[in-house]
Amino acid sequence: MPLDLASICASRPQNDIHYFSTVGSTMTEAGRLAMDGARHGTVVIADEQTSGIGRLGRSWISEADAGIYLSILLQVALSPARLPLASLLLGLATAEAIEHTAGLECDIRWPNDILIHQRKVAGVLPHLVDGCVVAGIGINVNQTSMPEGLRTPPTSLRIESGGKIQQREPLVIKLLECIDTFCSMLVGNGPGSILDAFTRASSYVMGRRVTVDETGKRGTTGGLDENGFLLLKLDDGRIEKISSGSIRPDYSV
Ligand code: BT5
Repeated sequence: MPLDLASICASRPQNDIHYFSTVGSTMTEAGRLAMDGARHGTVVIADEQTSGIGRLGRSWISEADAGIYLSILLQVALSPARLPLASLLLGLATAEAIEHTAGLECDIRWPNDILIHQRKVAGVLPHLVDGCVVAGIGINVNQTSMPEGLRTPPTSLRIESGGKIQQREPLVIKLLECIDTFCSMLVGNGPGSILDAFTRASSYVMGRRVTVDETGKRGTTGGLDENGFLLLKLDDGRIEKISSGSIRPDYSV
């Protein structure tokens, strides 16, 4: 069933909401709106994406009517160097919205994976367009099966809870509320508040053995720097700052 847009708009009058039943990517549409100077909180949401995008040229599988595919414009004045903070903020908002509406505990893997039982249920993606953060969020909600061979085993809220999620709208509404909360935290209390919240919410930030996918380097995580980059204590004692890429648990020792 398509999203009930009227109920989302009624609960969220503060967001300008642009709805598509099918779209290439909500990121492209939201990027256009950012270029046109659309205001903070403008949302693009779709019931299906035919070319959903992930990081580093990857794609995001977006089955029709099964997930949440949303981009929102955040006018939060982050420089390119500080963009990882947006990823952390979005991860926090997504995990909290899922926990609140579906009652499922999430872990957040730096920089942008939301996991349930170590399977990826959602991903977030911040782009900077004309000084505006275009924030993408994809959540697997009612998928009953997912393709094999993805980078991290995928899952959906339905698979994890064992039952169909009857309405996606409450999750969309809670997600928008949580984005507001964490944006206010960033603007009002500064980046340190987001870094602290992320460190508390993620099992990956401190003292976790990980491998960096792109380089194969191994080490133990040692917290976040002031811009949200991950600090990795390599096995030779050096500290390396990971600015992009992906980590996964290292069970080799
Ligand atoms: C992400 O990238 O996780 C960011 C995903 C952001 C998607 C949203 S949907 C709304 C908005 N509009 C868009 O077009 N995009 C955003 P990354 O960390 O690069 O993960 C992508 C990788 O995850 C892929 O290469 C696959 O291996 C895997 N993957 C693809 N689709 C998936 C899905 N639905 N669930 C779990 N894993 C998936």
